[in-house]
Amino acid sequence: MTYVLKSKNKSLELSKPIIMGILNATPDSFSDGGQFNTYETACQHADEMIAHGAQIIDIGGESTRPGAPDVSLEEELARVIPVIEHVSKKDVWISIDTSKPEVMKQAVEAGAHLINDVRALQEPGALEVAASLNVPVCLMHMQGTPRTMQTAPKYQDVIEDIAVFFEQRIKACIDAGIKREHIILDPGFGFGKTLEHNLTILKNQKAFHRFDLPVLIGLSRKSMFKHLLNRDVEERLAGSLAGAMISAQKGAHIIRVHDVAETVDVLTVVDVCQE
Ligand code: 7PM
Repeated sequence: MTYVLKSKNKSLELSKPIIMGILNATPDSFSDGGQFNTYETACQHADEMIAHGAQIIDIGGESTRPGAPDVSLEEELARVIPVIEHVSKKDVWISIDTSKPEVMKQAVEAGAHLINDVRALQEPGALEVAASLNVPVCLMHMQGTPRTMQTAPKYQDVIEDIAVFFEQRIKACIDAGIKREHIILDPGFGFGKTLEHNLTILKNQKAFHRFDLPVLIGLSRKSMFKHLLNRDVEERLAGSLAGAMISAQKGAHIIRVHDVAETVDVLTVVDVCQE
């Protein structure tokens, strides 16, 4: 089954896994240390990821780091809109990583093709705005809120609990008028999950293929590699690449990463060895 995402007269074939490059337009990003927080550097970083083979650039202006301060609407717009305007001159998909309906609207008007919402369109007004914008949406699972999620994550069955959440959010989207072919699912590694939960999801991610929708996987530099490998954030490349390889072999459609060039190489090797 090959999925094709469509947005604004552009289409994206998901016959093999593609790369979403992470562009943090935040001054307090945990892994880039604020290095890419200026407009100029963000644009350069985007250009570099495009040159390395990213097919989607995921632009985010709100930090979801546990305990991070809330970002005002004005601040979030000021961070992301100029960068979207720059990237929209290139032949690449743009994803807007936000939970705020007004940011979704202005980002799509400025050129974004896809809405990536770690709150799965649960903020007031988000479903309605996403439906009216008529672009694909990524629904990510999170237990709790960014502030509290890592305190004591608990599941009856992590896979089945996430699947129930997906079922409810897919229904909410369809009821709001979002097209089924516009929905992408993401189990949300690290968002209210222990190391054990994350590893169960990594191993069993094919369970989410039951919905016949594309699956997005985001593992890059996450703290699961701190806990599993005892690595600081700048030492998590090998772990992240192994996670990307496993996800590709298990049929993930979109892989969200910081290290685009390295992950492209991994996916090329996986692709030539597919049976
Ligand atoms: C601090 C903690 C900073 C966590 C950044 C993060 C995902 C996402 C993020 C994901 C989708 C990160 C996360 N993670 N969107 N946004 N899936 N769809 O590590 O896994 O990038 S933010």
